[in-house]
Amino acid sequence: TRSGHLRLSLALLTALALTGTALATAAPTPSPPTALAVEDDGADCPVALPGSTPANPRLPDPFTRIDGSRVTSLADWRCRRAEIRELAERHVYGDKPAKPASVTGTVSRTSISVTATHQGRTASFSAGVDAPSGAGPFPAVIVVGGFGADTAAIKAAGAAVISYDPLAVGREGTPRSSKQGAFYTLHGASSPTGLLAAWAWGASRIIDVIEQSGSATIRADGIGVTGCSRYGKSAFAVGAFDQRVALTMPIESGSAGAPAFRSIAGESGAQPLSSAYGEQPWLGDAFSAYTGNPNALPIDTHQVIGMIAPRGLLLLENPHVDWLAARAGSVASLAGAEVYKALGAADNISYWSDVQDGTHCASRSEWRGPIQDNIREHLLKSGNAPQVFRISAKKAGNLAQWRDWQTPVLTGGGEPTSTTTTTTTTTTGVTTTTT
Ligand code: MCU
Repeated sequence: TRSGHLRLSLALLTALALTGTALATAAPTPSPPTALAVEDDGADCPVALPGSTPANPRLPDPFTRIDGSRVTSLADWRCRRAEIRELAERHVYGDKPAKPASVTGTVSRTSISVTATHQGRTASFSAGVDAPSGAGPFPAVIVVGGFGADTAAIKAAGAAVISYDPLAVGREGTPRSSKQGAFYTLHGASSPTGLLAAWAWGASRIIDVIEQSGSATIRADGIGVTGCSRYGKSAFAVGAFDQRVALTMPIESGSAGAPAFRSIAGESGAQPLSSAYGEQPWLGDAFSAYTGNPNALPIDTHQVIGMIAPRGLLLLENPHVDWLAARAGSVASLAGAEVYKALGAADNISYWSDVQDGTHCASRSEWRGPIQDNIREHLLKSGNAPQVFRISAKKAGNLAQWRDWQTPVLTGGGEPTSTTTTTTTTTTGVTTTTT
């Protein structure tokens, strides 16, 4: 317990959390490194997808397997996650294929080139590099798209910026029947895979090249990703589909990003699912079956958050623009945080929508601290980012309305790590601590 803070009972804390007002939690113990050396560690798991699943108006239970049994141990999570990944590919994003037979390229202090070959077809793209001064190797944050990310804060924290223009990998403005860009050159213009999965595939190939190059500039074990708006949707998918990504920071991602599909459907002013599906081929073609009926989806985005767990995740949202679906974003984040809890990594997910400036993708001083704290913890592996949940009262979802499952205590985790939780309500200014 920290001095100067009130001690409150868990019941009162829960009540505070349920008010939906801003709250923040912090854990003082550094987490172990959570990124993996492989893109998909569940690739060998047997997954039998169901023919159909009953409609569910609530967020599906992340801990119940396709066969109806429940995850009980930490070791179970690896293959349960693989099920979620398969469901996300089949119903939401389309397939993100594994690394192709050949990926080559170079890494310099200014750029990364990638050439990928699959079944005789070859495509290339590149990304910019902007490293802090001094000697590397540096961790790096892949910044998807050219706006809305605080690149100065990233560099000042000690990480390089990799500028990734995903439009060379998957173009916008094409009909679904003739998609274009490096991904579709390899996998076919009529591939049902949407742009978000294609862009995620491209980011993974950049990481392949960094890994293979043994780069003196960039460390493959310190990779983060961020981006705003449609590129926030992209950052979310990049982090979900590559377990080598140690830190994911989607900004104002809106519909087809972090916000829960079921919750978007009832959120006034939020970008409708039909619009997110139709505006650009971001989502996979199969999502067309759900735009008017998200309750039929066997998963929701809280489980995509669960795919990122236990790795670093900082969700940044804007409650002032209704279109951005920040209430549904808070719902997904609160539910996704339950997966982090079950994995013993509650402090690795943070959420911040309590911002002043309503401008979409504005430069925000509020986020500089949390972004840098997370880079230090998850990419530089020095220091410990306090977990923060600051949900704007303007767009605060209520998790209790959205779930009918409880979070399991998973066995096999060893001694539970002692965690101190600090909860802050910005509306009252009261700071409380419980252990
Ligand atoms: C929030 O991301 C998108 C949004 O989904 C679109 O409807 C709108 O056109 O563009 C946003 C965006 O990418 O803004 C830069």
